[in-house]
Amino acid sequence: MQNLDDLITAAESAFAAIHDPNVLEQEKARYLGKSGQITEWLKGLAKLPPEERKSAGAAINRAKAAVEAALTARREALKEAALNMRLAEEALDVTLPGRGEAQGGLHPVTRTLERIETLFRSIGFTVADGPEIEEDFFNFTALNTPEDHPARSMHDTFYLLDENGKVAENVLLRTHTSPIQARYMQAHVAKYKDCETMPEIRIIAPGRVYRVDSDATHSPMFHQVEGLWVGETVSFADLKGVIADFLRRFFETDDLKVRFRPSFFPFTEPSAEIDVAFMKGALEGRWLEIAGCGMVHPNVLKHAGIDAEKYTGFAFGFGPDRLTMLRYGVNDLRLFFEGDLRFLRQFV
Ligand code: 2NM
Repeated sequence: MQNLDDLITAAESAFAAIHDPNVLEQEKARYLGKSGQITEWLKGLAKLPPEERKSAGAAINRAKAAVEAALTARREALKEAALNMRLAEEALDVTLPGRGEAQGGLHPVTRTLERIETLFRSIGFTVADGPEIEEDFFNFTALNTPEDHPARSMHDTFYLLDENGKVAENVLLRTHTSPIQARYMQAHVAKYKDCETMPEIRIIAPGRVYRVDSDATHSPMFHQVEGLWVGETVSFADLKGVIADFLRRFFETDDLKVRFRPSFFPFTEPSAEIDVAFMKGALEGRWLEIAGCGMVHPNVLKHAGIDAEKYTGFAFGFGPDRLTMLRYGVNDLRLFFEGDLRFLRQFV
């Protein structure tokens, strides 16, 4: 039965060389099909003498079983290989933690700005807006800032380059939000020019401003909220009341001292710095400079076309970045602008 052993060996090595299941099934027919080699052997039994048939038949059946076993083993091996390939291709680590849903939140300075806007809206102020790339006229001239004022120098203000790489004339990054008010006053006058009386102006102007300055307490970009109230009877007493009331509501405490200290700004006369002192907590008893203010300079009203004999106004300017530092106890201004989520997440 040497030939049957050869047949088994040949079938085994033929199956082993096949990697495609369809080809394997075709190869099966060569041994076990209607005219396959095993089938031919069985047909040959009839020609043998009767006494040899039994043992020969048993040997052929053993060979058939061996070929079938080799076929089944190869089928399983190919199936497993195909599965392993799919698993590798569709690699999916079900033990990884889920992505979850990210929790968004407002930037702490945005929260302060919204809080300031809400408080001023509640006493009849409107929120005004304007461009961050501003004209020299609205940023300086309309605000009574002389041509030779140091704030206008290249050293303190960001200017822009034109298409030829030269410093563009008449435009800059606004250094304060006052130009919003200068524009608003001008537009307000134009709007009511044919009316007998001009309604009061009550606005706040929040936004980004830019100065050439950078250290732990100064960022080249920072925020301001300025306010303006223009009318026929607006006085410094109104200014003090509005500011003191705002600060107590903002810091949610009546245990707050507010002090107006004489100062100078080109766009107001008289002018004052506003200091606060908390009567409780970590900063107890320390005077902190928190804003500037004053009565709008007659030249500023005149530049807007407002009759400075008939109307007066007060204006003020806060630094919401500093207000945020005080409210949340943050000691480095730069943390607000670095975008470090470990810092920002604390405010969500
Ligand atoms: C300040 C301090 C004092 C101010 C003046 C004006 C305007 F446009 F009405 F003239 N807006 N804001 C002003 C006055 C701003 O910030 C420290």
